[in-house]
Order: sequence, then C-alpha cells, then structure tokens
Amino acid sequence: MCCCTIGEAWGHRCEQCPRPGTKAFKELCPKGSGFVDFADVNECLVFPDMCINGRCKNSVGGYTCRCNQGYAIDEHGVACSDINECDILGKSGVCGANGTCVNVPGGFECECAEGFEVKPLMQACTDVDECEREAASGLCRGGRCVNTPGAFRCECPPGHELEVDGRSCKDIDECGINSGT
Ligand SMILES: [Ca+2]
Ligand SMILES: [Ca+2]
Repeated sequence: MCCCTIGEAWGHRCEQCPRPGTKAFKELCPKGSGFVDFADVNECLVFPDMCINGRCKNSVGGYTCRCNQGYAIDEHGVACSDINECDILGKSGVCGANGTCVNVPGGFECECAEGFEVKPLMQACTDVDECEREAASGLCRGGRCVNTPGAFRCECPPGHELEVDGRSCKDIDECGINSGT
C-alpha cells in the first residue's frame, strides 16, 4: 500500500519502492498509483500525518493537500511547510527600510526600529507620530511638537529652552544666568 501510494521506500530495512512506470511497479500496483487491489486508497485516512498544516482531500487514484494560509506544499507533496516570506521578499522588502522581517510559522512579523511601528492593516514599519500620540500627556509642554521620521523634537519659543529630557520647554531664567558671574 505504501509503494502504490505516497511511499518511496518501505519496511524495517527501508527497501526502495519500484519506480512508477517500471515492470516491478506494474506488478505490485497493477492499476497504477493510488490504487491497491484495484480499489482507490484513501491516503488521508491511511496516513494520519498527511497534509500536516493543511487539509487532505482524497480523490480516486490520488489525493490533494490544501495548505493553510502561509503554508505551501513541500517537494514530496505530502506535507505543507511554512512559507519563508522574508526569504522570498527580502529582509526589508516586506517590512520597509525601518524594519526587519522575522519569519514565523504561517506568517511573518516585522521588528521595527525605535520610533517605528506596524500599523493595523499595514505590514511595513512606519513612523510613530509621538506628537499626536502623546498630546494628551503634554509632550512638548510650553513649546511646539514636530514629528520626524523615527523621532520627534520640541521647538521652544524665544526665551525658553528645552528640558534635559527633550520632552518639554522651560523658561530661561535670564536673571539667574547674569547674576551668576
Ligand atoms: Ca512564514
Ligand atoms: Ca515620529
């Protein structure tokens, strides 16, 4: 049954199956591939591991694997293996210039550089607008927030300077500076 269906070898000593089309194959499997004793073999039932990561569908004289999304049929046609999207599309091809593609089973993920993120329904890493996101928490208080690719900056009005953490503006104490010397 093994040699007449998906098998390449059989038995404890792993004896090679006769190749389809040869005389030996015809003797073993007179009705051809997919049949044993002139009856169709349901490969999906006989071989429980068929079409792993997919669904096995029996047909007369054969079977097909319908692979889950993100998987493709392997070279032997018996299992679905993960598609490496990163290899196919290139390391930054899928995730953009500011991301790195990481292959995962059934899909892929983008690891984004700091200041970048993956937005819903988009795959590439795009800039985080810190000004919009952190407006409620008072980012650049006392000044104006300017979004930049991968970062942001606070622009302070005359007479003000940036706090050391770069997240707000503070008044310059001119009197303190002058009387200090
Ligand atoms: Ca994948
Ligand atoms: Ca930004």
